[in-house]
Amino acid sequence: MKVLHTNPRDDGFHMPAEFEPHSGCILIFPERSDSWAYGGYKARKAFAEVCKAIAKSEKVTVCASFEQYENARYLLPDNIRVVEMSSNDAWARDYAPTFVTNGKKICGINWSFNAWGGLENGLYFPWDKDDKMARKLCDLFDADMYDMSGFVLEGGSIHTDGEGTLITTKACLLSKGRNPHMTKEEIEEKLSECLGISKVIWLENGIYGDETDEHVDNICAFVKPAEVVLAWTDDKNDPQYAMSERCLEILENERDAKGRKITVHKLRLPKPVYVGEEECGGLDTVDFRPARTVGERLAASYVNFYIANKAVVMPFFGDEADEPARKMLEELFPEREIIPVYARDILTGGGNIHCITQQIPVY
Ligand code: KQY
Repeated sequence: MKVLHTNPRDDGFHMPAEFEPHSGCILIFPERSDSWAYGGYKARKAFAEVCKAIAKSEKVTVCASFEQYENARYLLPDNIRVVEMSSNDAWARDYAPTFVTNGKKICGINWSFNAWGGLENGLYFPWDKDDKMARKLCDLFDADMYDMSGFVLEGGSIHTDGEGTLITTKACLLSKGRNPHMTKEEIEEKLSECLGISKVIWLENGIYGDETDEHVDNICAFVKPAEVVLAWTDDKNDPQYAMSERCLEILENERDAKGRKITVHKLRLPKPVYVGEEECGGLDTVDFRPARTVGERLAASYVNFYIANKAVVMPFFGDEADEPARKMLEELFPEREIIPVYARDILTGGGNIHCITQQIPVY
């Protein structure tokens, strides 16, 4: 594996869209006891369901610690590869490499990871093992690695259409805990250099209460070029209403990199999901404080799905909005099987199915 200090765009690389073909997918087995209730017992089962759903149409690699290696091997079928690798937690979207291609090969980008805000408002300390994963994964997948370690970015904070457009949120990318020394224009230029994009669509916000500073992957996702789903509520008393409405206004008034108007599909949210007493009781403390409080609202959204080669793996919450959300995704992805996974035990960790996956494109 070579470490590259040039920039991907100038070398002819770009980031494909998630709906383009993949050669595989990476996940990390959960065990952190202040993220996952009861040391991750239920979370591991939910992660295993996600892995199995993806493995129906792509090669899945799961990174597990020495302590969890046996559990992972036991819970996951033989066609899923398990490798031992250290991490601080289990969010492959945010610290596995972002892969780019030039049509002949893939390379990985190693961003700087600081646990969603570093010492400003990060969610845990230290994050050193997470931050080293991209490099190890490039090595494992035989991909040269672009060193972008001077720039803080998580994979969940960006979505691309593979045709020059990127969507993100100001709440995250312009936050003090990411790259406060850079202007919005400098951040755009960095994204362009790294991902080969020429247009950034800046949404203001994401999902209410999303502890990542409102990653885009919970509020809005491309389903094809110039077509997105947007997390939506019709409840005007919900703080999410104004946030989603503003996103809609921005998307309706934007054009993508190719000058096309963007079609927006409203994907209605489940009723608010709150942390229960049992879940809270199973969590260890962070820095002498409770990791979560009973009644805290979680950032539940159907937009946090993963687009696999022949399937879309989506979260279910046991809500009456589950089936309508499935139906909408069935209509939007007629070529793919929609596979729901009951995801409450992932959501209580602070993210969802998209956040725990990272696709490896084919070149
Ligand atoms: O949503 C994500 N991409 C990560 C969520 C991290 C939450 C940590 N508790």
